Amino acid sequence: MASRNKCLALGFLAFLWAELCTEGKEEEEQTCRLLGKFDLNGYVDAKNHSLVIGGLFPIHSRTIPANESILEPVSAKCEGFNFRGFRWMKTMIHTIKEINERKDILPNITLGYQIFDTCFTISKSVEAALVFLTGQEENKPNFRNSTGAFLAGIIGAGGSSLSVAASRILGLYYLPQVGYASTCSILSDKYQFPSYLRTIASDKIQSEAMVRLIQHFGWVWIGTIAADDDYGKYGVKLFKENMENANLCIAFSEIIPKVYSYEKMQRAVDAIKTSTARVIVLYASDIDLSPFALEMVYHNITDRTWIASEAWITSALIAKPEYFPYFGGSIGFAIPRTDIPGLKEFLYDVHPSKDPNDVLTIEFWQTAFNCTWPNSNVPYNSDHRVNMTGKEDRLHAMSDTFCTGEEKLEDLKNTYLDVSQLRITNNVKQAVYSMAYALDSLSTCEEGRGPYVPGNTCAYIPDFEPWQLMYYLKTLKFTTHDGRRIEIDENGDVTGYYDILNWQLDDNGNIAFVKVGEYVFTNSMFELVITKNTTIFWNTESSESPHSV
Ligand code: TCR
Repeated sequence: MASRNKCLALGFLAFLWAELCTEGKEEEEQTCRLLGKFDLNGYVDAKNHSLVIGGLFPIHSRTIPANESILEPVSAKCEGFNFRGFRWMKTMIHTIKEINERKDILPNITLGYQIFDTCFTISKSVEAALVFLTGQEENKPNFRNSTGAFLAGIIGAGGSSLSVAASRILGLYYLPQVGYASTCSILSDKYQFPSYLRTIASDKIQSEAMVRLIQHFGWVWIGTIAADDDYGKYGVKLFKENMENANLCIAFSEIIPKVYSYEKMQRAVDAIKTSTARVIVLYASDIDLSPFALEMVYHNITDRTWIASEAWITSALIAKPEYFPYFGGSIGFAIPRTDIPGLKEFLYDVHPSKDPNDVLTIEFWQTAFNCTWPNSNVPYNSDHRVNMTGKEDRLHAMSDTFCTGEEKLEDLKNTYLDVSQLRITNNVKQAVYSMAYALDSLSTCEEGRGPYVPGNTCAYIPDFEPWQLMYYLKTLKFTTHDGRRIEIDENGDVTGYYDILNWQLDDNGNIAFVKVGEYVFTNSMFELVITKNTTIFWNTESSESPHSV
């Protein structure tokens, strides 16, 4: 599968060069870049900037399966607009703007950006990594991206499997990559991923925390359900190892398929139905979890207590009131939330009329307000997913109502604008800051006192080598806007700390993420603290903690 994706990506790049980039002529080259930009759904602002930071975000949730009759490899189109990913991307842009306005970091340098949509797939991430390296125009790395500016490094990708794939390529050239959401433990292995760092803790910590939680409540038999990717599988692997060490038992281990498969889904459903284990660990990203959640509703599976991994515990995709009978009482781990000054205003400042070529904003608007933007051919909310009946779901190809442009963002209740749960969003901000602080240290180097041997030399912006920036990133320490310390260790990791949240229903019938405890690092060890006198909602007949013994 992976190698097929890679072939497609390479094929696609070849296609771009051959079809769109006619050699020589200035004007045509310009068109080539623009077409390249839109075909890849890239977001660029590199005007007058000598230094650019790359970004990879899941702005769509999946690629549309290729039509069988197509023989030539083409880059897949994407669907399923992801408001959360769009917010992460906007946060990267907001942070770059903030850094550019600051006088104390990189005072004489304006950073630009080039961002690609991964569509939450490995193939798109690999495609983007290759574009970053080759700059689309040459078949060897030159660290100048397609905008002609110098590429400092990359923020992303979101999911672990995507970061792993991108990192295997970027790592060959030691191009710095700072992840904001990929938590898979293998990414700590610097032998395999020499240029990967992250502003989120490895799942090694969360998998331990889950076992501590299970011990706290005295449960013994636990089922596990994992997404079919590096996040789910490695997360559960570490969890099982910790369970074994604690002499606790695994009742079943099943997978949620990435592409809908009746048989595979049924296996998981049957395992849950037939097992006596009432507590189930669910390690998956929210996008992967959605179809599984529907299955739980369809089969009316209630009376289970789900231990949530951080990727879905606060997700608006899953935390819907209609899922409460099935997932209410879920208990799990979340990165502590924070506020980001100025972000709300920046997020509100989005309107399709500002740039008719900004296809993502048009799609955002159409999807958010359920309308079609006049004179645009941006597809509206299409869904080619095979649904539970095994048929392709082609509903809602186009909305009949036109958007007027007068639609009000304030009226929306949508994850994009919800700034009450900034967790991964803050990691995006810190990832951009990591890059900026490293660049700042590089730029303030004094010749003769520099880090590179021989001669204690320095490197200079923009003409430095990627490994020279890696030097600064590897030992980076800084304090964030909300007063937290970020210290990147020798594995490129940061320390984890989690809030323990429990799903309860609030007075308005919405799901509230109630903090019931913490998993924190104090006195050189982790401690699980369940707040005294706190009320935990249990989704059991007795409303008491479930028996899973
Ligand atoms: N690590 C997951 C991806 C992920 C995520 C999230 C996606 C995490 N947290 C929150 C969406 C929202 C944690 C991975 O694949 O490594």
